[in-house]
Amino acid sequence: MKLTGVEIRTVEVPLVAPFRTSFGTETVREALLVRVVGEDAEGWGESGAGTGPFYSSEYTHGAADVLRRHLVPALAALSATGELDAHRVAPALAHVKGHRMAKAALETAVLDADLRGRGESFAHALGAVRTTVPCGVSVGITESIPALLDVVAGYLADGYLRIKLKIEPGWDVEPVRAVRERFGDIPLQVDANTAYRRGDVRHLAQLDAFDLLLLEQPLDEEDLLGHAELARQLSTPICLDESIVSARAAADAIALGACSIVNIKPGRVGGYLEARRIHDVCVAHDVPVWCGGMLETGLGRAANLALAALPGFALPGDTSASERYYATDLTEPFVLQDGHLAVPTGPGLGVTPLPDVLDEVTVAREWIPVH
Ligand code: NPQ
Ligand code: MG
Repeated sequence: MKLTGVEIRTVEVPLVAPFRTSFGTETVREALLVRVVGEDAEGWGESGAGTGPFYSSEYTHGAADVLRRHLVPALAALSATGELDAHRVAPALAHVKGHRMAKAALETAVLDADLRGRGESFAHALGAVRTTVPCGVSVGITESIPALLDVVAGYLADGYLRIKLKIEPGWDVEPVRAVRERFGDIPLQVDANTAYRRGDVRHLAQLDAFDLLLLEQPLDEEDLLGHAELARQLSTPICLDESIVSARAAADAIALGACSIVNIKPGRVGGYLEARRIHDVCVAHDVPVWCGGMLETGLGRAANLALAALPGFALPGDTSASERYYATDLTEPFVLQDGHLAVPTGPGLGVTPLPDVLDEVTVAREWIPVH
């Protein structure tokens, strides 16, 4: 593929309700979209980065900056060799340390353009074995336990097959107990987004009473050893999210006993190709994986559904319907049917932004020509 240019676009999409986690409250999803334009096809990618560096070190303006200064020029050099395809993108960007969400957006856009040009879907290219995927939903921290029970009741009525509660110190054992008492034996898990310390082991062990599917990322991103020690002291399985930044990190975490389940988010790990390698490492170790989410618009959601259709995705993901987050999505909305979402089948992502919606939510746009 030969490139003619790359567009970097910032959008601000209102959320249907504020989403509160231990690292902050979001009311609008500020997201960075990348469109690569080739001679025969164009493709889209979405960066998982948020407004501020609070889930990870990346954030939208940082991602835009590294894209324009470093990543797009490196991609342009690759294009000039006439050798550009999606598998060559990560090696061509490897001299830039980190910035995995920015890299993921660019690689995804190239992969989308590649696949659209060939009429092949993301699902087929990644090795999907399912046409629909079972869906869970992530429930933010609410102002009270009655409010939480109302929100959870609504999602169960929608048909979600698994509930994930965001927790933090002061909002953990009691909300989990209340949800268990009210809704019984539903598939239930919790996510701490690194809000606890090694010394909280005895506190977290209280969660063992509630037969949770997993406890996600209780400790710091870099604290693999702490997670391994915690895993030995809890009966609740430990799942890692923030810590798993690559296939190597996944292999190391598994070898250390730091987790027995892995959350795969393509943005966090540098793209769908590395995400698939993590899937393969985990399958080889009999470690179940599931697909996380970062409040993606329909573009990122489409690609996540393709990934979640791989055979090792043994648990419902945070691959929720469009309406969980957005009254108006950037693409045709993904609608839950019997707790499942359909895996797109069209070329590439199988979806494109609706031009009117895209224009309405765009707050910045930059075209970088590639010669
Ligand atoms: C998680 N997602 O599993 C993340 C956290 C998260 C669905 O719980 C902007 C950028 C907003 C990144 C909100 C879910 C975000 C974000 C939540 C990540 O830990
Ligand atoms: Mg998480």
